[in-house]
Amino acid sequence: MATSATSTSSIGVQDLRCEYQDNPLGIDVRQPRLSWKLVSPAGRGTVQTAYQLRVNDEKGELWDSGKVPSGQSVHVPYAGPELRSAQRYTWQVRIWDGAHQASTWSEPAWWEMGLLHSSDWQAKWIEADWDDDPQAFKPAPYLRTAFTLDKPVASARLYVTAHGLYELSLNGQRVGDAYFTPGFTSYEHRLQYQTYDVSELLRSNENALGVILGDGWYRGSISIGGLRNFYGERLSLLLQLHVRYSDGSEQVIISDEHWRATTGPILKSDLQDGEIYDARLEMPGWDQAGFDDSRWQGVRVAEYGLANLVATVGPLVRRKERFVPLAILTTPAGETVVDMGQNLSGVVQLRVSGPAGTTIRLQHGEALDKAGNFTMEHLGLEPIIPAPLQEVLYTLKGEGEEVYTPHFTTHGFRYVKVEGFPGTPTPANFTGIALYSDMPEIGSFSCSDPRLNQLQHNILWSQKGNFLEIPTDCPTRERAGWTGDAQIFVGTGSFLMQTAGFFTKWLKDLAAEQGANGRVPNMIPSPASKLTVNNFSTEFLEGAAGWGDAAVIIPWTLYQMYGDRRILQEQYESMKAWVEYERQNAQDKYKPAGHTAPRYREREPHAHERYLWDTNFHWGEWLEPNDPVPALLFGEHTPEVQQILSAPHVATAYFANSTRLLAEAARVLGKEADAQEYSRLHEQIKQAYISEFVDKDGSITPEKQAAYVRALAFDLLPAELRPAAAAHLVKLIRSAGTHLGTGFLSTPFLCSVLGANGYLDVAYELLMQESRPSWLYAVEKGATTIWESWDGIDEEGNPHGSLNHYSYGAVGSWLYQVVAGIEPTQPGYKHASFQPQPGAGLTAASASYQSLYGEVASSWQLADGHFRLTVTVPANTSATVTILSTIGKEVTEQGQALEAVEGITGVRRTEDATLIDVGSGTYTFDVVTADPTAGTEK
Ligand code: RAM
Repeated sequence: MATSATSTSSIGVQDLRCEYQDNPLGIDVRQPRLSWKLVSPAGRGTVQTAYQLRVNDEKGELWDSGKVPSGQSVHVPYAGPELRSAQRYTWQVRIWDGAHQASTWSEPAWWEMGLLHSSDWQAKWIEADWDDDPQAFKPAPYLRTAFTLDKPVASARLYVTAHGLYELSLNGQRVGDAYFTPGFTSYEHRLQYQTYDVSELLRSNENALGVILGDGWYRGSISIGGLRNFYGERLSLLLQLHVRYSDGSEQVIISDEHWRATTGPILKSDLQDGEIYDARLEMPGWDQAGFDDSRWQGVRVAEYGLANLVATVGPLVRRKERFVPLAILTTPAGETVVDMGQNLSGVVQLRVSGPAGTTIRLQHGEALDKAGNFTMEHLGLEPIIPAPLQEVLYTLKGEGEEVYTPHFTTHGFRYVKVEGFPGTPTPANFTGIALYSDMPEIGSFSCSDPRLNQLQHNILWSQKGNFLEIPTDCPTRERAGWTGDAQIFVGTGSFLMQTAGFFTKWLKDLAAEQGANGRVPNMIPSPASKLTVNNFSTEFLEGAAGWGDAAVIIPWTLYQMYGDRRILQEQYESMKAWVEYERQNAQDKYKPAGHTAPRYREREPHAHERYLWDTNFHWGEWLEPNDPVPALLFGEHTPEVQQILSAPHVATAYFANSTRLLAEAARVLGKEADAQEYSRLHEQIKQAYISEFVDKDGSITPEKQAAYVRALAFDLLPAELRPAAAAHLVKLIRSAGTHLGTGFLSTPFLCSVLGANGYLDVAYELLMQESRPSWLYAVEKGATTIWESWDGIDEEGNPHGSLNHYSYGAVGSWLYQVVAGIEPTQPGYKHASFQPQPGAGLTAASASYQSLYGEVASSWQLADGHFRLTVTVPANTSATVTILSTIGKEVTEQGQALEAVEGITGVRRTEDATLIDVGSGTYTFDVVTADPTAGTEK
């Protein structure tokens, strides 16, 4: 090979990732993508000019890419021979730097394939051999089998899934550290299995496998109103253990008719309702060899097939932060209430001693009422959605200290009401454990104002509270994968955490549940087909604007954040189908009777109306301040309510926006014909929007903040009307006493639209506004998560609605992109923009983000008439640093003139800004501020 280098580069190659993961076990991606980071001791301007990959299987070298002249260091697809089930592949990479010097080979990393074909499965679906009442809550089945291994074991892999949830142990030890496995997917279409390396848990001779099954999403309560038995009525197990002996032979242990089944201490478990556990019914040794299971019952073999099995795509749920109670309160009503100090989704671990038969009752709520008493009332939407039970009952066995953590349930809570506790409870008796999908935290933000730091904390904790297998609206009332909420938050959430796997999985479910006409359900996975409210099937609510658009917005956002072109590729048909659904609805049946927009009623149909989406049910802007929520949801659809919901200006704007994004996606994927087609369509929708909703003076119907924000954010106005529209928006904000008036859909864009149109000061005033509706009102009221409505806790101190709903937390993106000033200008931060825009008296802000290339960071301080900005640009990327002239014009880097600085590749000075192009490295700029008093106390 002509690849050997004469001298070696000082650049190292590290952090090898396959499909975003560190050595993934059990994937089924046929061409896994490989990423690596360059580390350069020298510092600045590091680039890769070529790479070489080599992949080995157990027989030796399988694929050598040869030297590939390319700067690509993330998402390089494996392109060797076909990958085989259950095989481990080891890989290494080396790169050539800017001086065409080769690095040394990286340390080896690996990935291992799962079971790729149905024929790889020998296991049978099994379930306990008894019948039970599908309507009643039932004890959890315990299943076991014993087996003998008669030769020394080299390695072992266990493949497992279930209908319901499973908790698995081998020889008495828990297998893996994940919870709520096999995860939540659209089970009819896609059921994940997990792969575990259990080599270390096996013993010679006698072994035993034990499995507990929980109702989970499969047959437990899900979604609005706790729909049950949605996917089926019986819990089942599918398990296959491959044991490889040192002599090369193999033995396979499977779930089959020889297993035994019984029930034990878990008398009821339900994700929403909670768990009942009677420790007196424990069966010591039940999951170990030598246990006498002769009194257990048998199992049945069931025929569920294997067609829907898929390997695990997203991160699994793990136990994360632990909380020691802040206090144990006695409320005015005399209740004992544990305060965890943080609103979270998870469970309480109990540590208790007391007499056998004592039952402790725990109820989990998010708030105290204005009198300081425990309440859960606000967690429902009476009369339709009852508050979730969120109750745990534990009965002691009376043998010393007992430690109990619920198995198959999770609650949204900060406060825990405790009854029946033996003796006086102390904080040591209770540990709060957060449970969520285990995604790396990759983004951070902080600044000189502690209130904004608390807001940032609340945003992150609403993400943690709601990214549990699927992106949910809240961890209490509905726990549903509402598409609208997800698309609103995906940008912020994908900065804070590595969400690629999480959303890749969920988007596959979205596509699987999309109708043949492209309609996207409101919730994914969707219970809508069986959900009735007031005797109405909720199916008519499906395909709402701003909700179904998740099909387009989320893949596009992930592409921007992670440079993940494959997500675009895989979702493309789903994206396109959604836009076609919008197009159909817009053109088929325009001008429905009873429409309320006045101008609209008066006129004859015009050609542009075929581009107005003015049919179907919509949620409208959703939850603008003072909206009558229950009426919106279930009340009589009075003209007022109808007006809020029908919202053709919302639907048409989303139609335009998704069409534009689809055109851009088509361009990225090289689908030129589509790119042109959808660009044209976009222009037509935009013109229709202007004809219908925009006046010559730049005013928009309806005269609402949200309408202006959306039109500006989605670029729906003629350029010359933008300033006037922005001025209208500011007038509305001022006439509301400098308060926001937006709901779910346009709040994320409010500050950015203001800033981008010359009203940065107004954006900051809204951000810093303390009276409601505002972000800091919640902070002032002691919120630890983001609320569903602007008055989650009212002036009197009474809670309303869910207190853990991330949508309004989408302002996070603005904190990172504008306050700290980091933005990806090429997908995956291959090129970044640093353009901090200080305001509102902040004297410092910083943000950092772990991109696939490495850390992108920005940190600035204003002091003594100087603005100092430190930026970090990862190797193999570049950036543009923009210092606005409003900050200052005299810019140096560590005392040097910009032109003389190593790593700076270009400097441009305009009236408005100094623009500095840089290669990788860390730079510290000093700017003499335009305002000499900047950063000093005034
Ligand atoms: C609410 C959900 C969700 C929202 C829908 C329209 O009940 O909590 O946040 O997307 O309705």
